[in-house]
Amino acid sequence: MRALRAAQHVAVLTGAGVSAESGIPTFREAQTGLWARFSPEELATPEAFRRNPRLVWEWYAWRRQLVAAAAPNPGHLALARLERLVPRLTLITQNVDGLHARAGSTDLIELHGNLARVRCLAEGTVYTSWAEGDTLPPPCPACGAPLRPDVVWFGEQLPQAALERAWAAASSCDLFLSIGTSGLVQPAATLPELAYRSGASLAVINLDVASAAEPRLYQLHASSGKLLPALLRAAFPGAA
Ligand code: BV8
Repeated sequence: MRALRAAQHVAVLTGAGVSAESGIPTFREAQTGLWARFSPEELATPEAFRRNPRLVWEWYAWRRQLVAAAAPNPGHLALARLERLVPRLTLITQNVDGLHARAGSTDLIELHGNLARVRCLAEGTVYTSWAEGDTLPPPCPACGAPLRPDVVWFGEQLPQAALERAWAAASSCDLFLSIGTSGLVQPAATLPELAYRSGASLAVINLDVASAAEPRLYQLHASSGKLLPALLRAAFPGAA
């Protein structure tokens, strides 16, 4: 709590665990229904899209529906409130569900894109709305090439500007919170260690956090949707 109250610049990295309490399955949980026989790593790749564009398009359409039916949970809302309670908070997310923006976070870096957007496979033009007929993936309205989700697939480069902003925040913050991520996916997973090596205090909030006691390293074994509001109440008792 003291580190949170004293922090001048908090940087946060979130993963799928933060959206779990909004009903969005995490990446490592077994997929359900039609998708049970696939692992996300098999579907979230350019090769999968080349091999079976309709299947990959329909997987994202299914996830878009899940997200549309979901709402930001108390963890998302607490992070949006925290941004207004500390001098500066940079929220870096691996999630593509847009729930941090819907919760009100503004200094937000979406490292892996956002499934509410699609882009033309040929020209790269990004669309936030598109017509969907029998042909899936739908054709680009401008050139007719297939549209694809505007997310970063495995084997694809992260958006350079977003990555540089994330590295800058991690290396200059005085407190880094890593929340609801298994820390398996690179290069996002390097951010907490970069912050820690740069002298920041590091708090890892996860349901199955490994125990490791080091100075400046806090391991908080809890669900984000319950812990984050409690952290804010304890650190900023006067804040409404
Ligand atoms: C790239 C968008 C380079 C799509 C995603 C080293 C360096 C560079 C690359 C690599 C490298 N090693 C390996 C690679 C390749 C690869 C990679 O990291 N593979 C992994 C699997 C080993 N990386 C890449 O390909 C990246 N590209 O580096 O390009 C390059 C170089 C040259 C030429 C070309 C390219 C691109 C990675 C981005 C992939 N896209 N998403 C989509 O979503 O469909 S990543 C995907 O995984 C999601 O974004 C997800 O967020 C992310 C990470 O998963 P987590 O968020 O951590 O979710 P997970 O389910 O794993 O864990 C949830 C955690 O929450 C658990 O720990 C659980 O305990 C916890 N939890 C659950 N409930 C709660 C909770 N905690 C708290 N409260 C709760 N209630």
